[in-house]
Amino acid sequence: METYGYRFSFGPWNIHEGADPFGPTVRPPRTFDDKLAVFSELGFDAVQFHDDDAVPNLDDKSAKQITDEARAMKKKLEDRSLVAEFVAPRLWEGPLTIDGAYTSNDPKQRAYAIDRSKRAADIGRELGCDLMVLWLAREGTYMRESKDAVRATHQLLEAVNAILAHDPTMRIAIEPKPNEPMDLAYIPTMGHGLALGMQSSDPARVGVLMETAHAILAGLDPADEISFALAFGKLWSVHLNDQNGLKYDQDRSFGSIDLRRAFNQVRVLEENEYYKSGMIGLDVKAIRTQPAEIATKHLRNSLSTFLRLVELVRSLDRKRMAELIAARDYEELDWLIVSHLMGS
Ligand code: GLO
Ligand code: MG
Repeated sequence: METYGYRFSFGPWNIHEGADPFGPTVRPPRTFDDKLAVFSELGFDAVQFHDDDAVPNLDDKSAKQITDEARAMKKKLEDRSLVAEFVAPRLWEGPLTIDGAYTSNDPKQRAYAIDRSKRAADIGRELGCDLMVLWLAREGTYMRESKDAVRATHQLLEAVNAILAHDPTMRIAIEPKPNEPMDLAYIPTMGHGLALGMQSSDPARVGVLMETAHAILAGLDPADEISFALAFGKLWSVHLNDQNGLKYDQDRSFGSIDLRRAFNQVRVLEENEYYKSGMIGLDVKAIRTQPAEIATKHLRNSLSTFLRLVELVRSLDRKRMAELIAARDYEELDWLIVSHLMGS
């Protein structure tokens, strides 16, 4: 498969059993090893890890057990010629993170969240990756008056600084999202993530991950969000997917809702040679109706769409585009792009 210099990743949670808030699972669980086989089958290069994807139930394990299990996971990856793209502390499922993690109103819970993040960094190091993704899932409120947003911002900064100090080789990519599970999140956009990073104790080690659906939920254009981070050399990962309007977070296959919006994400990644530094991460889920034995097609489709769009970006008539831009004939430019996407 020609991949034009790009490398691809997804997370084990992207092979999913189909539960939603209104109904139980509809597909049987697959073991981690079984999922790993799918990475190879579909031509992916890397695995995105939650800390407990690599070391299940890590809260109940000793430091030595955690290290040993993370090492065993690294070996498993090596056997399949895969690498770990990043590790992300899962700070939204446990009983100690109900009111948020770094911004919980309970100091014991905040301490737990920071400690867990340090252990996640240790796991990342054993897996051979130097990138931690922080999806700040429950850092926000259902009830605005329940937290102090200024204090919460400082708590987020303290958490970032604690992780940077714990592991001097780890970089952090903040994954902003405006809502869900919270009503209102504290770090909703690239701009918020980057501002937090710039205030940290080591700004050179804090960047962002842009997820398509999250940008759309914030009412923003994903290609512009990508570009904003790229302008400062801060786009360290992406979660490409798609999203049909301002609804629940859908994680639909990349390009399946709005092909032109997907095209523009690929265009800005291409124009800025993102493939030289970062991976194309997907964060996509099969829709609930998909039968179990064929529930990885969303991954195949997203990867294929990305590559087809790379071809379309590379075959754009750049000379003609420049002429139309110079003539301010943006209607003709519109037609050029639409025709190109329609294959003529
Ligand atoms: C949910 C997020 C989630 C994260 C993942 C990595 O909306 O996109 O899937 O990307 O947990 O931290
Ligand atoms: Mg994501």
